[in-house]
Amino acid sequence: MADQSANPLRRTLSDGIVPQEVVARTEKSWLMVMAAMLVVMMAIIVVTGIMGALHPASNVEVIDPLTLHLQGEFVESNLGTAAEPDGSVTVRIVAEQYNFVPRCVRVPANTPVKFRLTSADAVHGFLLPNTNVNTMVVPGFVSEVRTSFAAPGEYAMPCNEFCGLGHHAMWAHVSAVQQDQFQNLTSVERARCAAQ
Ligand SMILES: [Cu+2]
Repeated sequence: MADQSANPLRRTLSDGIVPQEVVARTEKSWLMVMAAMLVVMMAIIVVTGIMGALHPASNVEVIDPLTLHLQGEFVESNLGTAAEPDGSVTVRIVAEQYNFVPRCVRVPANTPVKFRLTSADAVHGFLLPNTNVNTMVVPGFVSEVRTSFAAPGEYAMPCNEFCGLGHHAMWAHVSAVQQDQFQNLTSVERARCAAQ
């Protein structure tokens, strides 16, 4: 209050009123806090964007889309449902304009199912209504989704990412059957479902 006595024009503040300098100082420090938060958040976005290289979040696994049909996991003979030693199944599907290969897959109900997908051309989508399965299928990457079907049934599998003029016709099916029924199927029957 020393400068108040030095400046006769300044009134003495009544109790409870904060002096202007204090308000300005507080506002300035909160401004700094806000600016720091902004810088930190921008840094997080930039760092995760660059370090993660904007990969699909589900599974950062790269693959050459040009040689899918020639070598590796996604050659045609390896597509469809494969039983694993631990009792689970792995389903491998290639999405391409404007089709899923294979168009229909059979899986056993009440069994862990791992879908592994990749695209041969554009970005496609893989969605199974009423399940947790919903992923983008990006060329150059393998998308992986795990789920389990509680009951036997037919699940439509539409491409839910606009991929070109034939996008609306890009449908496939997952047919979940009882476990014992699945065991009795041949590998060809697992790959070819009735629903097309
Ligand atoms: Cu598509």
